[in-house]
Amino acid sequence: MCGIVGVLSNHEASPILVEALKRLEYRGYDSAGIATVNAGVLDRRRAVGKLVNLSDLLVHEPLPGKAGIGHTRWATHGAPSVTNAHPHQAGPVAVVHNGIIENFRELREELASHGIQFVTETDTETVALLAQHYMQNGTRPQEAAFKALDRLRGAFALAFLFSGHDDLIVAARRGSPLAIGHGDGEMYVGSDAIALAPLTNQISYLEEGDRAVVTRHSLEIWDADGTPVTRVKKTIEVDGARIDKAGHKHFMAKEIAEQPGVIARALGHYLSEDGQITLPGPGIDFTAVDRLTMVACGTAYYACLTAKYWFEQIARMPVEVDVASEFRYREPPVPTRTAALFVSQSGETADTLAALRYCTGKADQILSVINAPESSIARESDAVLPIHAGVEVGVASTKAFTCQLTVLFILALKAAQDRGEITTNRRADLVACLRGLPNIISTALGGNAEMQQTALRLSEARDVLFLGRGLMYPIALEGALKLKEISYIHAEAYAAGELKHGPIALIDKQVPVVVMAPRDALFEKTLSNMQEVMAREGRVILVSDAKGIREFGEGAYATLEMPQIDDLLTPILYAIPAQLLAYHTAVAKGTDVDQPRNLAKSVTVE
Ligand code: HGA
Repeated sequence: MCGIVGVLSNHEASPILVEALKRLEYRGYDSAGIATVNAGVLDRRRAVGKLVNLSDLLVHEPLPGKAGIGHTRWATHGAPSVTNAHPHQAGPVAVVHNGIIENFRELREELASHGIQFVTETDTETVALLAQHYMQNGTRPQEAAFKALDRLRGAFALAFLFSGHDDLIVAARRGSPLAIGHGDGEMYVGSDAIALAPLTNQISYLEEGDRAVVTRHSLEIWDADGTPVTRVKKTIEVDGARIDKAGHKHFMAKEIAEQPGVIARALGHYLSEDGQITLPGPGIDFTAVDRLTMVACGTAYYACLTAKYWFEQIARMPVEVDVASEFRYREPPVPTRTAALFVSQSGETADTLAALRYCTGKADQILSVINAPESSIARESDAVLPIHAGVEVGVASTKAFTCQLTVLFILALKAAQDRGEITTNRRADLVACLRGLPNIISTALGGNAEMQQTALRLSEARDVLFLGRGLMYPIALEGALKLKEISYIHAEAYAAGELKHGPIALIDKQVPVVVMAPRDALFEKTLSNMQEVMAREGRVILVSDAKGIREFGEGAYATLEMPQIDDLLTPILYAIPAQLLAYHTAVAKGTDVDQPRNLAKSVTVE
C-alpha cells in the first residue's frame, strides 16, 4: 500500500514521477502528490483522489525541477485530503512514506514541546518535522534524516528530498519494500521495480533496515547496524503489462480472461514433459515433515483453505490454516517436523511476512507461494514456489488466486507421492486432468453471457449468501469476498452444513443464495441444504455441472453450468463463476471495478 517514487534525472521530473505513480496506483488512490527541487527551491503539488486529479493540477500549476519524489496514498492516519496527502513538507524537508510510524504520538508531543506545530493528521508529518528539527543546528540533510530515522518505531519505506539539494535523495526501508534503480547518469527510487520499469531494469533492492544516500552518480548504503554495504545490482525482467488493458474494459476482465494462459504457464514450470513434478530450487521433501502450517490473508487465505482439503485428502497430511494477522500475535507452538507455508500475491503482505518471521527458526522448512519472486517473503523463505501469474493490477485478485491453487495442488500431489499415499495411476490421472485445466477454464469463460444475466439479478440484492461444502466451501468464501470487494453488496459464505445453525434466519425471497455444488460425493448433502433454502422462498443460483443441473436445476432461480472435471480440481474451475458473477455485478452497479473504494493491493501495513 502507498506507492513511493523518487527520481534524480537529467530531464523534468514531474512527468517521470507521474508516469511511475501510474504504475503504483494499485497501491492506493486516496490522494497523490509530488515534490521537486528546482533552482534549490522545494515545492510540491498534491490532489485528493486518483492520480488523474494530480495530472490535471499539474497542467495548470506545473512543477519544474529535475529531482523529485512522489506518492500515491492509501490512508492509515488521517482522512484522504490535500492537507494529509504526501509529500509532507517541513521547511527544507519533503518526505514520502509507506507504512505506519507507531510512536508518532510520542514524537508529536516531544516536537510540540519545542513549539513545533503540526498541520496534518498523519503519522508521516512527524518524520519531516523531526528531520527539519535536526537540521536547525546546521546538521547536514543526510545526517538529519538518519537521526530522524533512529527515532522511528513501526514499519516504513521513506524517501526524503531537501531544498538546496537537487542531487540528493535519502531513502530507508524497514518493513516496507524499496528498490533503487540505476539509470545512465540518473537514479531512481521505487516501492517496486515495476514502477521503475520504463526507466531502468537495473535494480538494487534495499534489505531490511537499510538506509541509502542516492545521487545521480552514486549510491551509498548502510545496513541496520550502520555498516556500509553494497546491494547487488540485478537485471530484472521488465513487465510492461501493468498499464495495458489489452482491449478489455477493466484490468480485472483482462486478468480473468488470462487465466487459461497463465495456468498453462504455471503448469509448464511445475510439470515435466513426462508428467513428473519439478519444484524449483531446493523444493521440499515431504517425508522429512509430518505436518503443514499454512498462513495467509484474504484471497490467499482461501487458497490455503482449499489446499488443506487437498493435502488432507490425497497426501493424508495434517494441515493447519490460519489468518496471518491472528497467527502472528497468537504465537502458536510450532511442533518439530513442521513445514510452514506462506501464500501472498505480492510477497510483501505485512502480516504474512511477520508470521513467516515468527516461524523462522521454529519450523523445519519455510516455504512460500508468491507471485513476486523478488519480494521480502520470497527472500526470507527456504524454498520459493512462484505462481507465474504475471503482474496483477486489479485490486480484486483473480488470476493470482487460480495460479496459487494450481501450484498448491501440485504441491499436495508431490506430498502424496513422497508419502506413498497415491497410486501411480491416480497420480497420472490427476496430472492429465491438470494439463486439461486451461482448456476447461476456457470453456467456463465461454459462459460469460449467462453470468452477465445472472449478475443483473444479483446487482439488485442487498445481501447475498454463498454456500458450499468440502472443496466448494473455500470457493464460496472467495465468491462472497469478490462480490463484497467490488460491488459493495453485503455477501457472506457458509459451509452448507452450517446453514441451519444460524444463517438460515436470513433467508427470504429478497436474498439470492449462490450454491456452488458440482455433482461430487457431497452433492446430495448440499442438495438438502438447497431445499431448505427454497422451502423458505430463498432464491437459489445453482452453479453445477450438467448432471447436477439436470437433477436439481428445475426449482432454481438461475443455473450456471460448468464443464465436468475431476472432483479434486473443481475449486480451480468454480473460481471462474465466482469471479465473473462479482465482476458483472460490479459492472451492472457501475462501481470502480479495478480500484474499489477503501481497498488497495499489496497490503504492506498491518
Ligand atoms: N501512514 C501513512 C502512510 C500510509 C500507508 O503506507 N498506507 O499503505 C498515511 O496514512 O499517509
